[in-house]
Amino acid sequence: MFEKILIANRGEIALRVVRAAREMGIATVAVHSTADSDAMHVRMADESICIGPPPSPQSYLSIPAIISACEITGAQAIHPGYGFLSENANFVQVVEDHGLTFIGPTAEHIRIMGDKITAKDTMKALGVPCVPGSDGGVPDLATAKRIGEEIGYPVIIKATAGGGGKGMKVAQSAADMERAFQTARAEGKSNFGNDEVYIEKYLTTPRHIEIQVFGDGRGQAVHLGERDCSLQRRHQKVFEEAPGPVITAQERAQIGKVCADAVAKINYIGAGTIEFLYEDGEFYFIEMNTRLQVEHPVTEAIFGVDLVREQIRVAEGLPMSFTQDDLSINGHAIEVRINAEKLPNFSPCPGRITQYHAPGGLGVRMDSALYDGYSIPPYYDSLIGKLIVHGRDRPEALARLNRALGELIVDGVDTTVPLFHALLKEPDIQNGSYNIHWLEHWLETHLADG
Ligand code: MV4
Repeated sequence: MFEKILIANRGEIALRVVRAAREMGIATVAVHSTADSDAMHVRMADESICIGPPPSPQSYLSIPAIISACEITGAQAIHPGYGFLSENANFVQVVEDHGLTFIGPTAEHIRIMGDKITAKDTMKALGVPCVPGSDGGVPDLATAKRIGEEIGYPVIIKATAGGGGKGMKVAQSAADMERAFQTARAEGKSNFGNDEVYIEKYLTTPRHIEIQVFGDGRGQAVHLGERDCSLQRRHQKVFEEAPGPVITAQERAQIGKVCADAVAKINYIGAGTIEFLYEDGEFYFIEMNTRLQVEHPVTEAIFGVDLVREQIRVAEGLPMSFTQDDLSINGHAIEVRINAEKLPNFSPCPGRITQYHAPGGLGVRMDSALYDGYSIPPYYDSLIGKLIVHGRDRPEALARLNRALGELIVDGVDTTVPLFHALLKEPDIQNGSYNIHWLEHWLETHLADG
């Protein structure tokens, strides 16, 4: 059993891990930069240690600083949260080389899924449905054009090392291929130091549906249904829900089994998310995330499980505390991401919180590291809270979200809360009629300068 774990993260996700660990009787170590000395995660953990100056590369991303913090405090394992070092295979290797446990997947699985071509090859071989496209990397423009003719335009060219929408270009026709191919390559090279690209049929109006999976590392795995995360702006999710408003129980069981069987077969350990585009009743694999995701609470709400607790259990070599047969969906959950950003341009808005009041009541969860008088530092991302609501059905969850947003007070900085009040009035949101382009289109037509 772990007696003490270190949390290599900050903000709401660091608190999230402290809470799970404390319920398990495990002590926690917070790490922080000098900009975060007064942060809530430092206050809430059992002990804390400063690991460097404000810029992340010298603190939250500094592998030597984090390993040293473990050695000084006697922490036996590291929970990486999301972002920062959570999908860094080299970090996992270093953690293990120091006799520590990484609470997450193996370096090998992180490496496989971090290279999008290898991820797709692996998933395809495991029977997961993929977007039609090139078989692996595309070496030159002539090959790209031949594949374009074969699968038909539009196509999308993606950098194998890509992420966050970088290194991704759509070619509408053969005439457009040269530009798209060269730009995707150049972006792959400059952003990730890797110019390898692959090609897929471009799906024009899909939804983003992701399946939560969980493995014990010894060939057992389950799925916990899907989340619909189609409402995004510039590849940042803003509103997520579970179950997906248009996914049937039969579709869920079918794609869920395919995903659980796939990760069981590779002895995957811990939490993972298999991302799909969903169009005309078909699922097409695009990527796998080998971490706990920001939006995991909507899954926790409808399944009534603590995913962080399970991550810690399997990292200790214990079995998961449930099997597939124990899992069933109860109601509907929605999460909205509250960012310290000024509308209409979503410009970061750090500063001092003069008043904070979290909403409460039945079916309301507020994951946030805010407190009265806290100063949001300018160095990190702008997520300051996640409001998660749970209802017996989707209409109840929407009404509860509206009610909870009305109770929330965040004074002193601008936030994305007004966006959610406006979105809740939209018939398409009320009906669940949206795809990956809906939000960007709505912002263009409803927010000045958006
Ligand atoms: C696609 C696609 C259409 N067709 N692949 C965006 C980021 C990366 N995770 C994959 N992405 C896309 N891949 C094919 N074959 C459209 C997108 C996409 C998108 C996907 C999910 C959520 C929002 C998106 C916004 C723009 C484009």
